[in-house]
Amino acid sequence: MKIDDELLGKLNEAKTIVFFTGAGISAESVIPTFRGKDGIWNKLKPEELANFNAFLKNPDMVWEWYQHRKKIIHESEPNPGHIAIAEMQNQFPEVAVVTQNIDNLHRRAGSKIIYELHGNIERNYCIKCHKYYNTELDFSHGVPKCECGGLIRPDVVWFGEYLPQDQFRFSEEISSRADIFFIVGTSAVVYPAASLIYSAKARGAFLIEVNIEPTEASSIMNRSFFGKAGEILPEILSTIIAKN
Ligand code: BJW
Ligand code: ZN
Repeated sequence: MKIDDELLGKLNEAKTIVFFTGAGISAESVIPTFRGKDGIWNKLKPEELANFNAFLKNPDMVWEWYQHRKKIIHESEPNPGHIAIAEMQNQFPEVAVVTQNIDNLHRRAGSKIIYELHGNIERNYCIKCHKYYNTELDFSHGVPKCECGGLIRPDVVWFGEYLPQDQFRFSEEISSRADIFFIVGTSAVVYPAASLIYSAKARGAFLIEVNIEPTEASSIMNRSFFGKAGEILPEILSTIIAKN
């Protein structure tokens, strides 16, 4: 990995840094991604599982997927990529994480400003009365139900559903002010989340991608670093610290 002088200059001057992250940042914490060779669960595409109609049709199957993922998440730890992002808070005046992930690993790594675009696996709500259930659910009698009789679902964003308005608005606001906008471990194919990349670019942010392979958005990047986030991000952090 080579950090050139122009990039070093941008990093030196930057005040507001945004990290836009996806499933790839957590891949080294052994949490499977959605797409790609390891990204398929029971041969179903994310569009077929992360979907309200799929939940109504087969809530057991969808809950099985979330319980399985919740177990993996609970057994996982933040990796050097999450930790490097959290440590960037000591290097720049303003650092925010805009994440598509539901796994809490940025929070556990110590990042303070985090906007969650696709919800959080630790929260659940009733599809009928919207009551929240944020403690451990009881699956002993099948899919858990609310006291009103409605099915309880995870508080995550499925295809065709609106993103939490406040989280998206805060993300847009900080992305529009970002001096540097990092795009880490996302295939950048899911909207409106991926639109933040283009609006940050339009507002003048310097775009830096970190991914193991090129993505939909690679062509508009100012810099692309191809490799594991858990290796590249600590290297970028060390270079910044060495120059300060
Ligand atoms: C590494 C690495 C390492 C691996 N280091 N890198 C046609 C055109 C445009 C839009 C649409 C369309 N048709 C439909 C839409 C809208 C739709 C959409 O975008 N669909 C596209 C797929 C076509 N979007 C929506 O429906 C959204 N809502 C919406 O639009 O509302 C408006 C509306 C309302 C009502 C009616 C109509 C419209 C909602 C999207 C919700 C997405 N939900 C999920 C599930 C969340 C909960 C959960 O986790 O279970 O979000 S799906 C899944 O995809 C999840 C992710 O957050 C999201 C993005 O995936 P991500 O994070 O990028 O992961 P991967 O697996 O794709 O990529 C991993 C990357 O990491 C890869 O690039 C690897 O190379 C890399 N990597 N190891 C660095 N070690
Ligand atoms: Zn209810």
